[in-house]
Amino acid sequence: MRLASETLGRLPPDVARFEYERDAQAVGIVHFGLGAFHRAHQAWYTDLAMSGGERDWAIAGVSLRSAAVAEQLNPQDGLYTLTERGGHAEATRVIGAVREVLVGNREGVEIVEHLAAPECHVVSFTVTEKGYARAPDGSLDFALAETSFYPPLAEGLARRRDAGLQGLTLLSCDNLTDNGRQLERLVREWLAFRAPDLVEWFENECRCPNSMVDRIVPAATSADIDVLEARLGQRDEGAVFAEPFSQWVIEDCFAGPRPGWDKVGAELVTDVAPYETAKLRMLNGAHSAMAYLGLERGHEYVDQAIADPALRPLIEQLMRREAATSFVPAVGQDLDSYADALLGRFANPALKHRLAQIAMDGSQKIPQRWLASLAAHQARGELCEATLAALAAWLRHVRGGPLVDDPLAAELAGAWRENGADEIVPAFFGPPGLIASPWQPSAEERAYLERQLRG
Ligand code: CS2
Repeated sequence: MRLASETLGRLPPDVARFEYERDAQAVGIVHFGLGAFHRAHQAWYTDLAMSGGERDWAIAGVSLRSAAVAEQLNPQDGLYTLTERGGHAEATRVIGAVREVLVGNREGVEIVEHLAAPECHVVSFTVTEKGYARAPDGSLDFALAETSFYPPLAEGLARRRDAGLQGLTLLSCDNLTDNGRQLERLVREWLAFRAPDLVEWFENECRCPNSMVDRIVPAATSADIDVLEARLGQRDEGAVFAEPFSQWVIEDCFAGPRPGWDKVGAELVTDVAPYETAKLRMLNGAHSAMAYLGLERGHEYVDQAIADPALRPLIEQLMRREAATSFVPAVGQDLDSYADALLGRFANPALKHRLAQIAMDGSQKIPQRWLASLAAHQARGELCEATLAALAAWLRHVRGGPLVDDPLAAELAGAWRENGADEIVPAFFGPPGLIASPWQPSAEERAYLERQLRG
C-alpha cells in the first residue's frame, strides 16, 4: 500500500500529521528544487504554520530536469513523511504542504501559470550551489542559466507585470554567502539580457531576502524506506529522514504576504550575515573538512569522522580558532556554544550522514566554507593550518577517481595533469584560477599546502 490521501487514516496513531484541509489551500509558494532538504526544512515549517492556522501556502514544487521526485510524490498526492532521528525514539510526521511536483522540461506552461497566479507570493529555491549557474568570476553563465530556473521565472514575472499584479519574494535557501543578494543580482543579469524592459519592475516590486537554513538531512537509502514501510504499513517513496535540530533565519524583507514561519520557530531578523557566516564557515566548513579528510582515512559517515582522534582536534581547530575568529559575530551570538552544539550534532549516530554526499560539488562549496576564512586571516598575517590541511585533502580528492562528483571534475583533473603538485595551487586559486576564490594563497600558505600535498 502506498501513502496517499485515501490511505492516511490507516497510518499508526503515533504518526503525527498536518491539521488543515489540504485541498482548500491555494498555492502560495512555488519552490524550485524539491529535494530532501526542502521537504525536511521549508516545507516542514510551512506545514506547521498551516497546521497553526495560516492559510493558502500550499507549495507547487518544481524539479528542473529529473522526474524522480515527481514520481515519488505525485502518486502520493504530494504527501510524504519526515522522520526525526537521534537522541530519542524516531518521530514521524506526515507533511501535507506540497500540492504537486512539476517537471521543468515537461510542464513549463503550468510552472509559469503558478508563478503568474495572483495567490502566489513566494518563490523559494534549493537548487544547490551550482544551480545558480555562476561563472568562475561570479557573473551569470547564460548558457547554464538557460537550463536552470531563470527562463520560467522571468516569464512568470513578465506575466505578473503585464497583469498588474504584485511582485514576488524570491527566497534563496541555499548555502551561499549573501544568498538573497546573489540571487537578486543574477536574476537582474538574466533580465537585463533577455527582458530588459522588466528590470525596473523587478527592482521595484520584487524582494530577495537573505536566509540561513540549517538542518542535516542525509539522502534516504532504500533500506531506510523499507524499514519505514514495515513500521507504517504503507510505502512512502518520498520519505525524508533528518536530525531533530532545525534553524531558519530570514531577512525580514518581503515583497508581499508571507507565511507565518516565525510563529513556528523561524527567526525574522534585519541582518542574516553573522548567522549565515557562522553556519557556512563552522558547520559547512567542518562538514567539508570531515568529508575529504575522513574519506582519506577510510570513514564512511560523519559520526565516524568526528569520533576519530586524529581528526577531531583538527575539526575543532577549524571551527573554533579559524572559522569562528574570521568574522564579527552578532551581539549575543555565542560561537563557542555553537561549536559545542555542532560537535554534538555531528556525533549523532542515528543519522548515517555519508561523507561522500558532502564531498560532492566541492568546487562550488569551498569558496564560502573555507576560502573566505582563509582570506580574513591572511589579511591579519595568520596561517590557518586546519583549514589548509582540509584544502590539501580536497586538492588530492579532485585529482581524479570514481569518488569525484563535481561540475568542474574534468577541468580540475586536467589542471592536475598539466601542472602537477608544483603548480597546482596557483592553477586552482589564481589569480585567475579555476575556482571562484575570494582568496589567493600567500607564499607561506602555498608552501604549506605544497608540503601537505607531497605528504
Ligand atoms: C552539507 C550540507 O552536503 C553538504 O554539503 O554540508 O548539506 C549540510 O548538511 C546542511 O547545510 C546542514 O544545514
